[in-house]
Amino acid sequence: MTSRNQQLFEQSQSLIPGGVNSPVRAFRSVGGTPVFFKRGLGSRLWDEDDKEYIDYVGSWGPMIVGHAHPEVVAAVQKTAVNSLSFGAPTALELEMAELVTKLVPSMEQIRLVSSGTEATMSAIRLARGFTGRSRILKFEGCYHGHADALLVKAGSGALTFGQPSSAGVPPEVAAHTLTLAYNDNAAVEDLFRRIGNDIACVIVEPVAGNMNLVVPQNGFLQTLRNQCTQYGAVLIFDEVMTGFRVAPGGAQQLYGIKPDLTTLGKVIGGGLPVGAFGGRKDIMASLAPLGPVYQAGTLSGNPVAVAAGLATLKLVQADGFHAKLAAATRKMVDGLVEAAKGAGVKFSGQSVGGMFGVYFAENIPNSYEEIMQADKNAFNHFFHAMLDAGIYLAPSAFEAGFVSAAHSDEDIQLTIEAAQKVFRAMAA
Ligand code: KE4
Repeated sequence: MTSRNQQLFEQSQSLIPGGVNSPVRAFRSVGGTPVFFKRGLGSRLWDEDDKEYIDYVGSWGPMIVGHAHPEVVAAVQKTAVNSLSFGAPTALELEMAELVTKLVPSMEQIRLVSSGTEATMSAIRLARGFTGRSRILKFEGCYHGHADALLVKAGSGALTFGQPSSAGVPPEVAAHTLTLAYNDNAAVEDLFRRIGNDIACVIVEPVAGNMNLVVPQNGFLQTLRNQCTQYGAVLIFDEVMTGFRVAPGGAQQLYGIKPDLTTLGKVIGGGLPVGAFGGRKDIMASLAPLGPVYQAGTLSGNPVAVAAGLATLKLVQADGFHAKLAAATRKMVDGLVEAAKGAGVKFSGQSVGGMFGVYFAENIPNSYEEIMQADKNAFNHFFHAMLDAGIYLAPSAFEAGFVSAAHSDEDIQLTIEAAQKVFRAMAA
């Protein structure tokens, strides 16, 4: 019998490219038919065939307090009845600005937008306008949304022009983007020594989550801070994924590094479309209407979306929130590693706060190159076996996973037990 998921997927593909509104959802990396969800509550999801799952994607990060949290839903309902949007300033946006600049002190000023892509695109334009320079530096395996300047891969050599990683990005746009290997301090210092005065900004995921989870090593973030300070480049921490997840003040608090600008998304909207960028007041002063760098948005600071974000951020500030989230995440990953070891399957895993990475590799990868050496086919098999068991992991070997405050000990135990069965079957 054709499942409802399959029916919907077939029908969707005739009207929506690939049947999805964002590529990773199409399951192309893992194969098979994507799951169409119709309901979520806490740590659980239900698909259109009424199959229940424990959710480790959390809408790619926003659902940190769990699905349909009553306080978040109530805040949305309360705000929505007063109209969904004004296109004018509201007190809620001031409340969000006060809260975020308190939680992330490096953000002396903040501008709200409607997605992580808008946040990073705007931050880069701002850094270029503030410095009068055009070149930007990013790192292989890091994803910062789909703005043209960021859909670029490394040229043949670090100093050669960047090449588009997507059709439709003009080569002359990509040319200004340089790409180096994540965690390669020597390459960063060498590049700055040669062209540091031409670099407008460095943008980095302070904990990388878009090549799977890769953590900064050997003072990598401090190296970026030192080089940007020395050459007058703007250091941008893209905390769209790490913000409010790896610590109350994000990765910059966890690692004690102060960026010049920070971009946010996901958690800050609690599931509704909110992004943000902000940082040093002298840099933000270049933004319209104060300065020459233009940036705008019809729904920027949308009151209903901000209400969902505020309700979520209030819950995130509860005493012990991050310690509990980190402990649950670590317990789940340690359980998977133990289960794989027991079955003799080559597997490793790690977590930072509420985000985790699992790898079909002997050792934890510390770079894009090492990530690419992990066994993707084994992951895809694991993904589908866990999906059949009612455990929804990210549908790609190159994504981090997320635990929410709603995940119970029972959820974690059920996940580990399911993995034990899958690993034993894989080893047989
Ligand atoms: P959005 O434009 O998707 O809201 O944010 C882009 C973005 C920027 N920076 C970081 C560090 C991000 O992780 C993202 C988006 N993350 C992906 C997950 N790998 C979103 C999922 C998707 O593309 O559908």
